[in-house]
Amino acid sequence: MEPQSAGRSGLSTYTKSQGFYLGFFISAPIFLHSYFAKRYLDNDWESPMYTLHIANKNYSSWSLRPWLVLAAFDIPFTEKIHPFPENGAWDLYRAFSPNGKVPCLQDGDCVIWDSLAIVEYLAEQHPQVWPSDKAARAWARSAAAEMHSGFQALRNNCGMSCGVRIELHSISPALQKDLTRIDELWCEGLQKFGGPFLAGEKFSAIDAFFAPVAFRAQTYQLPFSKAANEYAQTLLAMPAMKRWYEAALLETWREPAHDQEVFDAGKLIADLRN
Ligand SMILES: N[C@@H](CCC(=O)N[C@@H](CS)C(=O)NCC(=O)O)C(=O)O
Repeated sequence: MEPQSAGRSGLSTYTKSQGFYLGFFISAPIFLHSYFAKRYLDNDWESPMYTLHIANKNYSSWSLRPWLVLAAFDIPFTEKIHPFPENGAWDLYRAFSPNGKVPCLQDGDCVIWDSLAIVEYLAEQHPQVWPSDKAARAWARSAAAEMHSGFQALRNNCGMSCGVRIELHSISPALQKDLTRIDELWCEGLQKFGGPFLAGEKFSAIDAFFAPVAFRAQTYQLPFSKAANEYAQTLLAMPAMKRWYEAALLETWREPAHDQEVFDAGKLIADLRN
């Protein structure tokens, strides 16, 4: 074929293929540049493949926090579920977690245990994890630290069990104090930053820290204010929260001690688990 010397139609064929190559060589660098620029700006450059070790989704409130951060921000990760063994988790969990607890994150040679440390580690590579506004970020970090180190009565009296519904026998003064403080915190965040999430328009790590409370509110019908209840509903409606919940319902593993604690708290209304 001699494109250059061909007649009118031959010349047009040559021009078309030339046009194709020209278009390709011009647009490919633009596409590649914007793709890598976006990844760079998203701080996703190294695209790490994290492994997150967690326990049963039905019970493990601490596991939910970093899992939700990863899932809600579409950060790629592999999840490894280690169901709670009946006779203590120490030996089993020590195989991958220095403190024998979950959650535990592995990023290559780096091992990070404790949900707060994991979320902070993720935030270093994915700044969208915390709010971008300085004041909102400071508030969110304070509230997350308060949740992380407090609310013992809520933890002791209302263990997380996503798939059951319980009518509490009673609400002790200590539990009421925790509920009142959580309600106050939630309303403060919603008012200060405009909602629908605690630190503003976008989901951030502070919402992940309170996500287990939203499941507890659903399980025990906790007496929160209207605004606080609406916020709990916002969390429960997140696609990632729905995925966690559906997986929790499908689990067939049971931890008798944990179940007993939950059933002792009140009257069992429903057990929606598999
Ligand atoms: N402060 C830790 C608490 C972790 C924790 O207590 N995890 C529970 C599961 S939700 C656990 O591994 N329990 C096993 C055990 O204590 O034997 C965190 O935030 O990660």
